[in-house]
Amino acid sequence: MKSYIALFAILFAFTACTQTVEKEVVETEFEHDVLVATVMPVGDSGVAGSVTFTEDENGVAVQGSFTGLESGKHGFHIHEFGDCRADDGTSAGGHFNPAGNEHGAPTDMERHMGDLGNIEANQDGMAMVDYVDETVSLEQILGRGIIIHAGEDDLTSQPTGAAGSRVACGVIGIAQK
Ligand SMILES: [Cu+2]
Ligand SMILES: [Zn+2]
Repeated sequence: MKSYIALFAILFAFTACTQTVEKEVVETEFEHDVLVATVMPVGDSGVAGSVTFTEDENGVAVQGSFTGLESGKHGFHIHEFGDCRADDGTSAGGHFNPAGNEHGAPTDMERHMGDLGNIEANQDGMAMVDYVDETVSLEQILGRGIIIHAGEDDLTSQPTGAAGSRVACGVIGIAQK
């Protein structure tokens, strides 16, 4: 009889063990290779446009066009938050900086991931951007903000390049291809 009880005990323990359901870990790969931001005026700046971020063999292609700008250079960054609610664009937070680096130029090895430099508007207020960025990661910028500034990013002043107020804001989302 004792041996039966022992056997039941063992069986019970075994069953209890095997019934422990392990949480299935679903590893989803980041599956988006084109992101887009529609950029809209902050206040009555009239600045608008769009920019795409496309996976490229050498990095991420950044391509966009904007209108309504004053001629000259304008700081152009990815900011921490995809939040354009504030009247002055400050809800987008500071430059997106997951590595904790200093502010810099797009060509710098160490920079904020969001440091896309400047766009330059012509006499008609139109600006284009088209280059391959070697620091930007699509997975990390999804859902974050795009900000165009009133002034030029000097690429050195900390922590923002002294680019002045915010004239346009957008949110980086998944593009319909
Ligand atoms: Cu900025
Ligand atoms: Zn920066």
